[in-house]
Amino acid sequence: RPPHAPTAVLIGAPTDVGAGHRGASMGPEALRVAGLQPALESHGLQVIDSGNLSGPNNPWKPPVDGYRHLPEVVLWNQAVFDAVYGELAQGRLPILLGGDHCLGLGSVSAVAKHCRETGKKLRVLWLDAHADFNTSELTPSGNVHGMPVACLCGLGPAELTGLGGHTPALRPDQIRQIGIRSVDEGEKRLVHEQGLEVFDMRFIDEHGMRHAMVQALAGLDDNTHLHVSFDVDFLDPEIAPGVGTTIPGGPTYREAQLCMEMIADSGCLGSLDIVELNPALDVRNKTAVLAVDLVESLFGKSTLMRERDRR
Ligand code: B3U
Ligand code: MN
Ligand code: MN
Repeated sequence: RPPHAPTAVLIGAPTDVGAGHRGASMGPEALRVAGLQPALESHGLQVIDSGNLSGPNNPWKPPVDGYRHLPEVVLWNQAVFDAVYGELAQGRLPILLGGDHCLGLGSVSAVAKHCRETGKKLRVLWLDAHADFNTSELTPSGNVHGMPVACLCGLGPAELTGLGGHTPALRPDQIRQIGIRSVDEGEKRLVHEQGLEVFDMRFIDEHGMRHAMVQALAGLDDNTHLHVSFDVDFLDPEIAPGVGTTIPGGPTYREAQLCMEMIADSGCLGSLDIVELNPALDVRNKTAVLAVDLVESLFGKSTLMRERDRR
């Protein structure tokens, strides 16, 4: 085991209250069945599975004032916030098993609070097909899983933007989005207005995943906490069908592996979300198995060469 490798803690948040399809609530168990814990342990990591958080059921109602299930979304995010913050305070590396991506709000708010208190710099990598930058006025669906990045930047209802006691939780310049290929019209304007740095599929096609990641990881130092929010719909649906909103034209297996390997090489990974996996839409759990494989790379599944020999 690397000398200072922190203990990782799996935190299950089995809910789909923020999504437009039912089923992401089964994500945590599918990742366990796919062998997430032994896979991480095989790379020398110590892993604790803290089980699942609890929260309200999905009432499956239409949106109210631009938000679907806002009270339920708030309760789940408070539970996630408390769990992630508590693990960080104990020096552990939290791995949130979603659940839909509205939970990224609780998770990243906790990381942001931890970083403010410990004087660490924070960089958030948002791996996703979507920008998740909608507001209640802009959203075409009312689903809060399309809004967490906007909420983290202070645009959203106070119950969500103030989760960590500091609004906004993040500045746009702390975020890098990778793999984006589906952004709603109004959302696009807001992304530009707020100056988010987006490495969309056009950029990756033209310049390659390597160049995108070099830029997304530029400026990290020993005092930087890197949070990865991995929406499984980041991946091309050909290899990852088990998500609610498949968008064609995503990263291939090799591109996704390189992305994860380059994050691992940074040595800065401090916390992770694995969200939007939907076993109800999967084929023999293969998307979960793929997600586990990629997360292994994220934690330094060893390739033949070491980074310092590669240069
Ligand atoms: N942008 C759309 C679709 C969407 C966002 N995130 C997911 N889907 N997974 C929306 O509803 O906000
Ligand atoms: Mn997302
Ligand atoms: Mn997405």
